[in-house]
Amino acid sequence: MQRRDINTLTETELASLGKAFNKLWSDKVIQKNAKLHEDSFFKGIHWGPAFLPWHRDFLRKLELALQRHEKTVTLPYWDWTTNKSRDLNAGIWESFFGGRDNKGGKFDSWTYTRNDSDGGHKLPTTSTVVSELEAKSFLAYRAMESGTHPPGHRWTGGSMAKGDSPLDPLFYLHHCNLDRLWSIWQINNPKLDQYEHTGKLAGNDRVEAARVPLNEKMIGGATPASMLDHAALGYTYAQDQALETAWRKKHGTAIKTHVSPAVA
Ligand SMILES: [Cu+2]
Repeated sequence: MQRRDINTLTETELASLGKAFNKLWSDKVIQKNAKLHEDSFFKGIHWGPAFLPWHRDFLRKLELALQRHEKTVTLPYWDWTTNKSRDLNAGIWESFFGGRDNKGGKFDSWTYTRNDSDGGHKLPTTSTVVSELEAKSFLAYRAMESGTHPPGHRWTGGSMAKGDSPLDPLFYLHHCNLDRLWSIWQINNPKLDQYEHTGKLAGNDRVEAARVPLNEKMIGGATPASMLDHAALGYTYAQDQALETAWRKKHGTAIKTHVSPAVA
């Protein structure tokens, strides 16, 4: 199943997605997710190597839960580099998510709120994404935790800027985009170590418990090793032509932004 940019979903697809998300809200799955995320925040899911694999597992479990209610749904991603994604009071940001006030969208019963302004936090551009993808090791790549990761949370504000950020449906789309970019780094660097729990990133690594070895369990039970191949987990991402073009323009070489689904 392919995960796509939310801006490419049809009305019917958005309706199914909204329905599935709302079911998980009424079943308290979302609230439990938010509590788990908040309670675990400084216990091994952030500020260290486990950040990327832990969130991949968290998202995949959520996507499978969505699919139990609406079987054709896949988790879409929020590509904050595009113009369409930068005005939360326009387009699907208003009709689907309810704009800044969370009113009149599909999630009126949810408790998230958003700030009236971006507080000066700027969403990353394609050129920042390209720079991060130039990383020559997993250690260097995971610096994105303090790079392209925080702006989506802080720019949105409200619950998104707090430990219980999974209370905002946008959390899943933001992390889906980060997961997608990680998958692109992986696809283009198959010969590099795909995970290392050693090595320290100054200014980022603050939680020793997030230094989970490859084959040991993270919070929630999955190992980093089991999270390294996204296609093996059952999903792929849509091709990103804008990113391919930006990479080629800067480097004169090609970058692959997606893999073809595995043939059963
Ligand atoms: Cu998180």
